[in-house]
Amino acid sequence: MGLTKLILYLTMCSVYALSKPTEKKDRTFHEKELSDKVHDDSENFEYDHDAFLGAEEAKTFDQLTPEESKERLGMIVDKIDENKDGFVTEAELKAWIKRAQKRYIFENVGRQWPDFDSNQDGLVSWEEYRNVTYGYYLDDVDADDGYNYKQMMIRDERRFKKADQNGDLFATKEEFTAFLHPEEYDHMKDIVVLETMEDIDKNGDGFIDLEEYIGDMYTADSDGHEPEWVKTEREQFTEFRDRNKDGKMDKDETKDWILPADYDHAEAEARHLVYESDENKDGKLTKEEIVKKYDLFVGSQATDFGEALVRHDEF
Ligand SMILES: *[C@@H]1O[C@H](CO)[C@@H](O)[C@H](O)[C@H]1NC(C)=O
Ligand SMILES: [Ca+2]
Ligand SMILES: [Ca+2]
Repeated sequence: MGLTKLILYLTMCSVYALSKPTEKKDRTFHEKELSDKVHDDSENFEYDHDAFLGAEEAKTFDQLTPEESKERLGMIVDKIDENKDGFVTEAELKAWIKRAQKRYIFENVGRQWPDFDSNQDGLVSWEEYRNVTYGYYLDDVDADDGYNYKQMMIRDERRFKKADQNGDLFATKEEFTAFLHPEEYDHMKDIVVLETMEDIDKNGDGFIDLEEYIGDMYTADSDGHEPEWVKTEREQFTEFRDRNKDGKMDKDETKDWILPADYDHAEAEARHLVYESDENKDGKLTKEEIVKKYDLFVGSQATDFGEALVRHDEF
């Protein structure tokens, strides 16, 4: 198995592993821009850490003791408090999270860039991207291993051309960012909607009907018993998603679902963090309130067994 093939395969495995059949698959882009972690505070606060710090910075905090974490968090709080009145408001927190979000996307693209810019000329051509991602498939087009590489490649090329705004088939870093994170760019939103619809619209009529909508999130058990959330989703579809009540979702209805215009994930996360740490309920946070909840904001996995071993190896 070639290296790029292996990487592609592992990437797809992780994508598929994320959606266990009984768990709901989420097509929306509510939270994806802030972290690739699942937001479930009953499990851990990794999503919040990524949102608050950016993924790279969050990793460096994982190496700190609780005392070190608290100290650095205190310094960060001074930066977030832009008007220096000693309180962090929801608006200041939202602005901070937006900056972390930009950093997260920038880092993510920066990490992948050297893999694709093979000749290191500061541009990623479609040919470079295609060779790196689909080189193995192109070498042996007849290889049949269950994945439809050809279909994926056609889709990638279409998205690449959309991101490549001057049409020279070379992507600048900005254009490549639009390719990898299309949900961040207005001119890419239509193609995000189109790709999503193509995935879900199994009968290919250009619409998503109720069965296709449910079928995408949930594979029926053999006993035919539907979990409660599936029933709720059926109601959601009929009452909210299918706004014009023709029994199916068109392009605009799909767009409102996966890229809702009025949903701001940085704002939602800021509200969440304030709610969780505003001890005296005055609607703003002091440094003490934030540092007290350091595990929510930055955490420290230093007590975790695996991390403890890493630390031990280092010293
Ligand atoms: C892509 O691969 C083909 C076939 O191996 C090769 O001829 C071509 O030069 C490669 N292009 C780039 C930009 O790497
Ligand atoms: Ca359909
Ligand atoms: Ca409709």
